[in-house]
Amino acid sequence: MPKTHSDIGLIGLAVMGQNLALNIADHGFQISVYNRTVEKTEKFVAENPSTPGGLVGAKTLEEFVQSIALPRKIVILVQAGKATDAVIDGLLPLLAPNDIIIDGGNALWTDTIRREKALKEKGFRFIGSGVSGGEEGARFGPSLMPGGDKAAFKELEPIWKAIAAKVDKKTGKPLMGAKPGKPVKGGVPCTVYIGENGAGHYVKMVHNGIEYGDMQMICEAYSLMQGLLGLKPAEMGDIFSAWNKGALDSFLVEITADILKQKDPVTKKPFVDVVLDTAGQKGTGKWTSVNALDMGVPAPTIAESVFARCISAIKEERVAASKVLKGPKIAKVSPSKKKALVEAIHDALYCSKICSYAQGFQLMRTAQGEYGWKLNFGQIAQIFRGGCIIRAAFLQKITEAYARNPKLANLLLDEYFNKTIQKAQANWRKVVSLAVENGISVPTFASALSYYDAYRSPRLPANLLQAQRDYFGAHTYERVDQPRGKFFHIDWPEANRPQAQV
Ligand code: NBP
Repeated sequence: MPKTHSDIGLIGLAVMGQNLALNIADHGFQISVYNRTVEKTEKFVAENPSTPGGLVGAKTLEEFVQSIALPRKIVILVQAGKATDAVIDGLLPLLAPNDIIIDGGNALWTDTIRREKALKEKGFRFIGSGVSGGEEGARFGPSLMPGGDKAAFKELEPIWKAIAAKVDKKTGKPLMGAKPGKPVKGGVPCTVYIGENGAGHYVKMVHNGIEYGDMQMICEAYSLMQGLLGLKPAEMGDIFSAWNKGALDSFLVEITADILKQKDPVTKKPFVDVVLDTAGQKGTGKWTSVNALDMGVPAPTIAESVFARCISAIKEERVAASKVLKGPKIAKVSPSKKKALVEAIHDALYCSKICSYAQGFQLMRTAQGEYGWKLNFGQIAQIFRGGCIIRAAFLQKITEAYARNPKLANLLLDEYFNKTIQKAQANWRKVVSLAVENGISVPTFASALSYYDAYRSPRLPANLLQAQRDYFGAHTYERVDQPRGKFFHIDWPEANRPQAQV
């Protein structure tokens, strides 16, 4: 027997909206759904007549709003930006005070801050919730990163906890095996209140930046195995499968193994060989890198992964340049050294990954000061363990690192990560050197290593740089023999100065 009013409503029935609505209904919540194009709503409801909670299709926004129990909880899953604003504007005249709007799209966190403030002034409550895990995650358990009105989240929490991915309490491993109508039982839900206003969307953005890094690093490992060892995709698929049983156990390594073993249905060639080498992007990696630059936080590995997509996109230019610009001839590594080199590439990937995550967590650490949030990094690593694209055994190590020291200045300083890099760095350096010697581009492996070396340097060549700034721009400098914060300037001899450019 349907309830007179639904527990929750959802607007936007594209991939994410449909799957999240079914996930909510699977957990026994009655959900009203609305889409701009009515036919999509009708088709969706007709195709899913008997979910445990029940779907209620609405043809108009008015009908939709009236069908939801007060105070209303309304999830929006439409394109980030103008479409989200348009949907909110359409909803406002129909809502009652205290109703809760939940934006589950990939909104820019500053838009979420703006929306939360504007809605609060009008008497409504707003939650910006990161939703990670793509289509599959939305359907069977995403990682959910809610930020905004804390009291409002308390009201949403039972639904968010029910639909989130679950991980094993002891091992932190994702609990898989959900089927339509039969969600997994038990486990720790991958959702937690992140912080005020835009904190949830900010953390989701950094998650995506880290995801860009992970994907590019895996591609560099593939490129090295192909270039230096001449391995075939299926052979590399087996290597990734083996890696997925160890420290690199993760969703992205798992799917990489599957992809490398996949044949093209048309030509029967390895599938990766028929895919054009140009990668697209939707912007969250770029946002992460721009924000790192804005805040002055070093996140070079994440930024390099965005630039790697940019350079991949100029395919025609690269093909033309390849005919003009020469590099070294690749010296194939002898088969007897194959095992050792594969192991070295594994280590390079793992060490680079540690640096990339260290950068992502540094970003969140700085952002909390910038925006007045109080982030719990251990909990954030915990909710990344299941449901989302970067889910990995490795995240358990980050959770443990923050449990050991919640105020950890940088993940690299944690004893586990420190020891791991100590053990693996010779291999990491060997791989980056081999890549450079052989002219194979490894932007994230190399930038991560450079980050590691810079972060552990008590003295960098910035002394010379600051002297240059003082020379041409009187920008002043601090001295090694004086306290920090005292600035000096040398009156550079006029004769030494270059002539001013006109
Ligand atoms: P889209 O981002 O493609 O959104 C399109 C949906 O929004 C359509 O159903 C469209 O209706 C509806 N819509 C409504 Br209702 N009002 C609209 C308006 N005023 N302007 C434009 N569209 C409007 O859907 P998606 O790929 O499911 O993603 C939803 C959100 O989730 C996005 O913010 C996305 O960034 C985020 N996200 C996506 C993924 C993923 O893997 N796809 C993962 C994580 C987060 P129509 O049928 O009338 O066009």
